[in-house]
Amino acid sequence: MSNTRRQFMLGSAVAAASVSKVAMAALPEPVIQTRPDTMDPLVPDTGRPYNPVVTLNGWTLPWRMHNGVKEFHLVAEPVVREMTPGFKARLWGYNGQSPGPTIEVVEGDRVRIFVTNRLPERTSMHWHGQRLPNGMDGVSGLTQPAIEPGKTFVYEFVARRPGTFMYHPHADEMTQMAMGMMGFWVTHPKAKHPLIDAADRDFCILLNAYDIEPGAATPKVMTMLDFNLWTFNSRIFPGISPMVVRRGDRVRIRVGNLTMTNHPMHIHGHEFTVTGTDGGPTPRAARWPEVTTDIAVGQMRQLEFIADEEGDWSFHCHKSHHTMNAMGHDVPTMIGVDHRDVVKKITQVVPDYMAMGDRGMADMADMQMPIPENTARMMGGDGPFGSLEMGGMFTVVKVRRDQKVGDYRDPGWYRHPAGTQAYEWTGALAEPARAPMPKASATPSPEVEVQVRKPMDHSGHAGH
Ligand SMILES: [Cu+2]
Repeated sequence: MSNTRRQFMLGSAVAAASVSKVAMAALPEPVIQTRPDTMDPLVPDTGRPYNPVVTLNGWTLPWRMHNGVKEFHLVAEPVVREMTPGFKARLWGYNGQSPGPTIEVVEGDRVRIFVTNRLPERTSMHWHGQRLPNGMDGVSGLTQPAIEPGKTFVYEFVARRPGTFMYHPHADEMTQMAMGMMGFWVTHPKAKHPLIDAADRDFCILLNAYDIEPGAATPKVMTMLDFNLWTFNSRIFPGISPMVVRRGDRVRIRVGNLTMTNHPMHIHGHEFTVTGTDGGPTPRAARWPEVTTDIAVGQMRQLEFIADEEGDWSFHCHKSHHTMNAMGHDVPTMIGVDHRDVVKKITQVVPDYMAMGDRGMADMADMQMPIPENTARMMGGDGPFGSLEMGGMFTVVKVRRDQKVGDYRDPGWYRHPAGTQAYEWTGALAEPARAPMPKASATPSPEVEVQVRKPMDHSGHAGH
């Protein structure tokens, strides 16, 4: 996989050499990536060494050393992002993809980033969380004029503190971030740091959200809360790569939130500690173990754990509507309703009503109902034992004892040792203890119960 990137780099070098030394000194050729796979870590071959990160379904931007300065070239442009096989979105991003490539440097590095605008409107680049000269902060109108279409601006500063950062425009933010313009930035410590442990696997996940009607491809940029696609690095499950680790690895997951709501990120089978925030590494006395941590809008968190339990462990946002894919919002709740008597009445208020959902929504996962072209299944992921009934912000940490050091290839589904998996009980059943049931006359009839309302609120807010 990194071969692909080397070919890109090689191609760039050849292209640059064929122009002139002056041109080469001026601007690095942009590196473009459009494959949606998780790329291997970019092992640095210039500058100081470090253990590189892996961006799920993303990649790290190569740089050019120029008189001791790390030079990068970001190109803001319209892109097509495959969110999951069968569903492509028209977004805005950087260098062929949304989110843009991860920028990875070392504390103390002097960094020069060329930002070229190939969008139909002006933009800028804000380096979220960095210490830098005020004029490099990228707030158009405040610290610089906006970058007009066709223009290139240069940002230059020293990466002063180690940690997890993001980049995004500070110009028409509502539109440009709703369209997917954002990326990750990691600054590694220059020497052994008392508060930063060496991680064996270091993953980057940027949380983003989109509102794309089933059958459409372009996000609705005016949406404030009712997003219908909750994504890791602009991908939705089952299109999100697993985080593959070797048993015993110290695993770091860096999460940044550029959506419009908070996300309680949750892991199964392990406890993690938050070892770093937007402000840098967390003092050790301030860390505690937990299995869910809330990540507010604009925040970054570093979660760390020792992967000492083998298996396929879920890692997901715990807002249940955030582990689903796009659907219509006007689906009435039908649990407990006997459709045979009421379908006719419902059809009078919901003309395109289909008889489903009377036993819950899981039927949706298996449903063969025709969906518009270029639409992801609402709960679309399949596992070794059937549908996971999940989409959106969901992936799996695959912990394997025989995974090779540095090997990120998917080992397939976990094979549970005999006697360690839940199984069906077919013996005799005793009467279970239960709370007293209300009298039958107190139970409302289906006619009273049926109401058309909007229960599919993806915003995580009660009422708006
Ligand atoms: Cu969420």
